[in-house]
Amino acid sequence: HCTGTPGQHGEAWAPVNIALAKYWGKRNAELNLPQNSSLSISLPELGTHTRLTLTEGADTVTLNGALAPEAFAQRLSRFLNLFRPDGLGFAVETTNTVPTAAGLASSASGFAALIKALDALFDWQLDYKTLSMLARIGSGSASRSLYDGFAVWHRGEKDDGTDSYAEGLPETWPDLRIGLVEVDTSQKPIGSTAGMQQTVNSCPLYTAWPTFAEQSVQTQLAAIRDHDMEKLGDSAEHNALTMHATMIATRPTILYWTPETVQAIHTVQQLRASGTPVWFTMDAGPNLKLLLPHTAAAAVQTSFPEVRILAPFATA
Ligand code: 2P0
Repeated sequence: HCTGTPGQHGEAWAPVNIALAKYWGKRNAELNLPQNSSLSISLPELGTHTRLTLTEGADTVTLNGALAPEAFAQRLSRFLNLFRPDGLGFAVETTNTVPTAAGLASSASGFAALIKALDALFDWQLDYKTLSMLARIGSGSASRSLYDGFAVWHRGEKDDGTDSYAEGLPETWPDLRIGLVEVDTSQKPIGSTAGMQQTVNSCPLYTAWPTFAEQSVQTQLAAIRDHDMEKLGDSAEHNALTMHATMIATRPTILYWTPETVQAIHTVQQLRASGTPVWFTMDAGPNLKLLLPHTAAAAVQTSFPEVRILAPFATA
């Protein structure tokens, strides 16, 4: 039920997540139903805090204390229309602890925090599966940001999306580290939503992607179960490169890489060749995210002085 009175509020926090097996391509753009399942790791230190208050007037949206950009505010209002009590507006105060333009999807933590804040506001007390499904309608990757640690977003088979949601995995991995390498913070050429549509519609390699991506999820589930760093890193890196191959082979091409991106990829390869276990993944942007065991942190820091190394799980 979505009834309430002005002044009623709810607030929540959700982490960002990095996909190790990527979501790329929709089979239904209205419901954000994906072409393939995906698997991610959340970063507990980075995310979005959202406070929602019911108001008499039109929606207001602030981002980090300032009026939010129009496109951002409109995207939130469109999503909030699904839950709006008759005649009321929402005041949305959202704060990101995500470094702006670090190539971390703030829409994922943003819509996950928003649906949790709605759950608190309306006192739905919905389970996380249902919240994940609802967050998905706001942004596909948000389905995975309901959870700490690893999450798998099941593609689902149904046309109504009721079987397309994420679940958290029980496994922890205290030695696992994620390194954030920011090579470029300028605005990206094309957003994910349009980029993946364009890829599905015009990339001749795309037909191979959904099957490959499902295999990546299975490989990574086994690697997580066995704490096999090499298997996880190798699969994540291959998955990201294959996704970028489909982007590059799209018309017009979607090339997120800069010269610095390529340089960073070579640096990772050189580190590995000299015995340091480290792998990379990349999203819809030029920046690298590194996977490594904590024992490789010092060597990685030497080659990437600006890297920010985070522990996704409580360390021993
Ligand atoms: C991912 N990305 O799995 C992939 C990898 C970017 C590259 O999910 O249109 O912002 O809102 O459902 O979730 C980014 O896409 O797209 C994304 P919409 P979303 O993390």
